[in-house]
This record gives sequence, structure tokens and C-alpha cells, in this order.
Amino acid sequence: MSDRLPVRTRNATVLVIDPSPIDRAQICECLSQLADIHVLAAGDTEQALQLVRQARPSMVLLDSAQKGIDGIALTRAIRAWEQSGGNQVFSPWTPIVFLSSINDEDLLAQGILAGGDDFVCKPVSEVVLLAKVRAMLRIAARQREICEVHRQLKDIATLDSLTGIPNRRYFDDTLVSEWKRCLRTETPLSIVLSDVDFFKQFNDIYGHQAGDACLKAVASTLSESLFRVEDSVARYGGEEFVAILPGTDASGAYAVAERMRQSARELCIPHEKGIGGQLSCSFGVASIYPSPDRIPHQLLRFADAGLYAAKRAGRNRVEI
Ligand code: GH3
Ligand code: MG
Ligand code: MG
Ligand code: MG
Repeated sequence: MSDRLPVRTRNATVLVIDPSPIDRAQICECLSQLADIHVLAAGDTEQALQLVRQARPSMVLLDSAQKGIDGIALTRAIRAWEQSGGNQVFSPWTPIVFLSSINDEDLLAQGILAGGDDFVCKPVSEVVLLAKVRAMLRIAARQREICEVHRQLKDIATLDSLTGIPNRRYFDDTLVSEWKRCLRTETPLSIVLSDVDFFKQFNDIYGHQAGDACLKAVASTLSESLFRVEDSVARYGGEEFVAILPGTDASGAYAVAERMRQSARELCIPHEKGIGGQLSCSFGVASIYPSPDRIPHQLLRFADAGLYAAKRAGRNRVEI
């Protein structure tokens, strides 16, 4: 008998964990009746965890009462791995179904409390097992769809559609959260505000499409100029970008801004009205030790003043 699964649960992988080779073979044999799923098997905890990490199964069938495998500890280990972001790419949740003898009620309850989702009693009824596997795969597939939609919505909400880098909303939220973090840790917070020089004329001369391509290139090179994971650069608006540098003081931020300035120059984008016939950007740097009597907006005001000074002083420069 072959039983086809709904489209979205096809190509699912089920991991059978059972130390008894005979039981393992029996469960795998039963699952082979479901067309379009891959079945993997493990006989001990180490092998099971390795397969969970590498093969990222769609669900786990675990014999929790057998000697040789601590089902509770293994369940906790899988959940801990998921929590740490291990399975994020695929799905944040792997259903875990215990296979157990009827008289293990306490153990089953413990297994569910440890993070298990359901159980099937031994001796296993094939019809029940197949039905439960189908149900779990369906729920897991739905969960993945929801996660994917969530990821897409998060991207739409936080990324700039032209350049692909974080947007103004991301910047506003991050500025507030980093401000609070730096206040707690008594570390400095710096920002670098940048603005493309003579960009209106660039658009006028080379056209809006070339202008857009230019903004993408500038966004990429500014992002690549940041080396710390906690640093980020967002499109602030139009042809303005802003970098947040938590834990960086004024001289460090100045150095980052100077690196950004040079990276924009090294794009060597021709601009006949630009400085030396090439595109450039100007930068304003601001650095503060956050304190309760100040607000994040002050950083922006200072950076804006620096940027204005850089423009007045001739552009293609950094002012603090
Ligand atoms: P300055 O050196 O003083 O900064 O001069 P500027 O010409 O760069 O400054 P201004 O603020 O007058 O011009 C900014 C220009 O940026 C005008 C606007 O059309 C252009 N711009 C803003 N957003 C976009 C965009 O998404 N794509 C393109 N192609 N141009 C944009
Ligand atoms: Mg501007
Ligand atoms: Mg301007
Ligand atoms: Mg400009």
C-alpha cells in the first residue's frame, strides 16, 4: 500500500530513534508505506543528535523507554539546539513523538514536559502511527509556512527595498535599543551620518536609473566598511545613510567614517560635477555616553551638524 502525502508535506524527513535494531527496522518498514518521505534511523543518542543537526529532520520518532537512550535528555538537547537558532533556516520546531509501552505513563508525561509533542503506544498500531506522522508533518509544514511569511514580513518592515540594507524604521528601533544597552553598560554610542555629494546633479546628468544603481553601490560599500557584528548601516532617507556603532568612542567612529569615505571614493563612479570628476560622500560623526538626562535624538542632531560642517568645508570629508 502506498499513501501519498499532501504536496506541502512531501519530501519530509522522519528520524526514527530506537536502540533496538528489530524495533527500528519495524518502524522504518511501517513508514515506508508513506510515499515521498525520507526515513533516517539512529540507534544511540550521539548519532541521533548528529542526524538532527545535519539532516534537520521534519519530525522525530523516539523510543523513550529503551535502555541506552535517555529520551528526556535527548528531547531537551533537541529543544536547546532549536532555541539556540540551530534549526532556524528550515523550521524553528521539530515535532517529537515518543514510542512507548502503555505502562510508562509518568515517563511519557515527563517527556512531554521536556518538550515532546505526542506519543504512540507500543505495540505500535501501524494505522495510528501513520496517522500521527501525517498529522505532525502537516502541522510542521504549516509552521514552516508561517515562519516563512513572518520572515518575509520582517524583511519588508526592516529592509530598504532599493538597496537591501536596513531601513529608517530599523535604524530608529536600533538607535533606541542600543542607547539603552550603552546606558546600562556605561559604554559610548556613536553614529555616522553620510550624504552623497552633488547627487541631484548626478541624477540630472546620468538619469534616475544610474542614480539608483549608484545608491546601491554606495550602500554596499558603506556596509562592507563595518567590521564589527554589532555595527550596522541603514538607509536614512534619499541619498543619506547612517551607521550605528555601539561601544565605539569618538576617535573610533571617526576612523570608521574615514574608512567609509575612502570606500565610496574607491568605487570610482564618474561624476562630472563631483570632486575630481568622481562621486564622493560627506560624513558627520557624533559620539555620546548615553545618560538619563540625554535622549537618542541628540546624537542625530550632533551628527547632522558634523555633516553640515563637512559640506560647508568642501565635501568628501569627515567632520565631528
Ligand atoms: P549635497 O552635496 O549638498 O548633498 O547636494 P545634493 O545634490 O546631493 O543634495 P540634495 O539634497 O539637493 O539632492 C539629493 C538628491 O537625491 C535629490 C533626489 O532626487 C535624489 N534622490 C533621493 N532619493 C533617491 C533615490 O531613491 N534614487 C535616486 N536616483 N535619487 C534619489
Ligand atoms: Mg541629502
Ligand atoms: Mg542635500
Ligand atoms: Mg547630497
